[in-house]
Amino acid sequence: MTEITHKAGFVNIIGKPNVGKSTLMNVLIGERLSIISSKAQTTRHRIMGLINDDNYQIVFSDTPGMLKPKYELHKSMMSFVNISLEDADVILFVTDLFETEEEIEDVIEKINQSGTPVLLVINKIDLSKENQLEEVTAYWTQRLKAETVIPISATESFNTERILQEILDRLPDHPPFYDKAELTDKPERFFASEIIREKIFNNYKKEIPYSTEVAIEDFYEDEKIIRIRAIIYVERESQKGIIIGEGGKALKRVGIQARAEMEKFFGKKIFLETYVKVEDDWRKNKLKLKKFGYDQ
Ligand code: GDP
Ligand code: MG
Ligand code: K
Repeated sequence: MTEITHKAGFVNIIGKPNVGKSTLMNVLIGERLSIISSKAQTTRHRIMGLINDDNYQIVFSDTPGMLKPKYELHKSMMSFVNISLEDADVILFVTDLFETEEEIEDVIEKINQSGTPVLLVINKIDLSKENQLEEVTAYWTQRLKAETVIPISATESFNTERILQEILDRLPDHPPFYDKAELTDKPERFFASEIIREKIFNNYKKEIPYSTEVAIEDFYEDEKIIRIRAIIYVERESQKGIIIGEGGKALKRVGIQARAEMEKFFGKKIFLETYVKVEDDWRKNKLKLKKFGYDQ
């Protein structure tokens, strides 16, 4: 029996507006079998896109907190970054030749303390003047604890393949997190479940989000409305109680927030039903199933 190794993991992209994150994502994801919603590229969502290959799956997320206007930036950023650091295997810190760490010192400090491998990407080197890249590299390496520095030009696709290689070198052996076939066939379901997951992350303490899985059981789209039935799986009865909350208030709040976000995302009215089910060892079983599917 041959054991096929498969790598999978989460790469969180952190960076100020206009450094070229979206351009870079398009280059990285562009010619590969993957999904990325054009709507997702507006950076309203944590998930930016996926790269799927026979032997790996990379899930890219961004940190929307870093894209807020200045006054809001500070108060909201740290919680996003905290979540972001918790579930990242690799952090892609994107900067360019021109921006500084101003206003994001806290974030940099947090990243430095996280222990998560950081790849420092310096973009727009096509515009580099004499010595400028060296100076910018020195500036950032003094501030950010990065494992490696990757100077690139996203618009020229220069050195972007190296980013992929550096990520793969650090990605753990793991079965795919998202069903590869389903992603290409039904990306809407994927985004619907990600939106619900995001709201669960925002509304419950950290052990709860990690013990839940969201499955989209029904997704019916007609001209004016999308009807979605989602099951939130938890591992224990006590977690079910927490998810639902007193008088159903907590779950209701998640539903309201998820629906609002879905309406923006899909550009349609959403009718959303959410149910909570206890399934022992749900996570393990799910991974087993996926592994099995992959090995076939
Ligand atoms: P984001 O806000 O970080 O997602 O940045 P965008 O990807 O939207 O890029 C912001 C601007 O920088 C756009 O006008 C891009 O065309 C430009 N840009 C991105 N990458 C490069 C690059 O490698 N070189 C140059 N010269 N411009 C770039
Ligand atoms: Mg962008
Ligand atoms: K995005």
